[in-house]
Amino acid sequence: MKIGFTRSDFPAGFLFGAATAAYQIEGTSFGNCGPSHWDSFAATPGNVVGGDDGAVACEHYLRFAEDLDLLSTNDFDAYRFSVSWPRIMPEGRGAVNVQGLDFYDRLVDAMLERGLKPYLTLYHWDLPSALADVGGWRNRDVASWFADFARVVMQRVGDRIAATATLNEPWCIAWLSHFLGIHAPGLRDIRAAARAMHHVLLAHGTALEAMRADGHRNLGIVLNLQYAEPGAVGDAHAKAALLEDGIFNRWFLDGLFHGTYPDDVLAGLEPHLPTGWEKDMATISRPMDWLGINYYTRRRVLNDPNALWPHQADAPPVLPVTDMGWEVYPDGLYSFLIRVHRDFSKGLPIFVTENGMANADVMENGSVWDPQRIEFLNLHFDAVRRAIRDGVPVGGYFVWSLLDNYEWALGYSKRFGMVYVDYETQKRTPKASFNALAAAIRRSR
Ligand code: IFM
Repeated sequence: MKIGFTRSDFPAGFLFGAATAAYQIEGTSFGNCGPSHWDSFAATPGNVVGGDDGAVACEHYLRFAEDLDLLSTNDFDAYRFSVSWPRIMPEGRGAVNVQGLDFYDRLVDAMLERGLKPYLTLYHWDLPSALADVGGWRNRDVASWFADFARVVMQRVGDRIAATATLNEPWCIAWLSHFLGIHAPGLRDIRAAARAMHHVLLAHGTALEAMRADGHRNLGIVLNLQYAEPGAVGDAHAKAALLEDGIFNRWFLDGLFHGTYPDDVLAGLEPHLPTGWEKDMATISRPMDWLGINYYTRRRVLNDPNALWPHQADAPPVLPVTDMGWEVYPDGLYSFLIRVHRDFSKGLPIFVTENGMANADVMENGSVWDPQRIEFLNLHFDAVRRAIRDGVPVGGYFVWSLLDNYEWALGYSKRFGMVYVDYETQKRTPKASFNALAAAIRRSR
């Protein structure tokens, strides 16, 4: 099975990349990294499959050169990575771990030496434990702590970064982690969730202002957008899907681009928001230079009148699903690209900063045959091509993920990589999908 396009089917300068995140690959046991709330969350029985944590992960801290070689020798253009806050500031504030900053300095230089454009994400979920102890994302002060951290990182590597995102997936940082309780800190509390929903955006805006004041450019954010579809016929289910779109998508899009929060979500969250939240909306909606969209699937939502607000239940999938149980729905990506460009970002460059699938990959005779992933990539790249044809300025696409890695509450049980990782030996083996994509994007030599 082949990838059904080549580099020349995309506009000149379109970036083909791959993405990872610090906690998921680096290994926190190396380089004096401080503790994060993911370490303690993972150490608590029942939170993470197998009790897995990020102590060793893919040993990327030691093996980054080999990992970057995989990309550069196969003509990828860009690499999206995140920095670990506790690796750089073990206490979250104040003292800097020089080894941590040195590591990212080497990592960025290693990308540039290989002709890879560095796409930096400042926060991809590993909040320092010391900050979690004082309320983490529930504490308004997180905005200034994060801005200080952003300045420290950018002062060291900002001169060599192609583009910087403040946060990865604020919905996950806030809702998944403080309302649904699935990610660290594992809270199920509407007041905590409402505050986190506001403070993530305030932290984004505060850091953006601080970085701009320091002269940094090409600043944005990465949102995960999920298509919401009524799971059954009827007005109540249609309304439930609309509300899900509000919580997952519009809260962040409206906040960032319109400086408002959607009324349907405020109906549930406003009583729990901090007093005076409206005054923060100007900071939250400061202009950005680009937007990252992570897209994976859709949710089929039902109204559940017996449940408390937001009165939701799930309808079973009807489309083929990935190993996460997520429906494969490429039209959702097309639809978001069109909608976000038309209603929100209005001409700003958009990057697909994550898209990919978990698959039950097995190594057989030294290779991994994953035609499901090749098909998935074909369908989603096609959605991007259609959106570009229809006028959306999509500048690039980063596959999630370069490597199999730590899939948060699911530990190492799910494989999202285009490259297989044997966690016993740390051997990397490019899967069929990686080889197929590399063949498709090969530059003529
Ligand atoms: O592994 C995650 C990543 O950290 C953020 N976006 C979704 C991926 C798959 O769940």
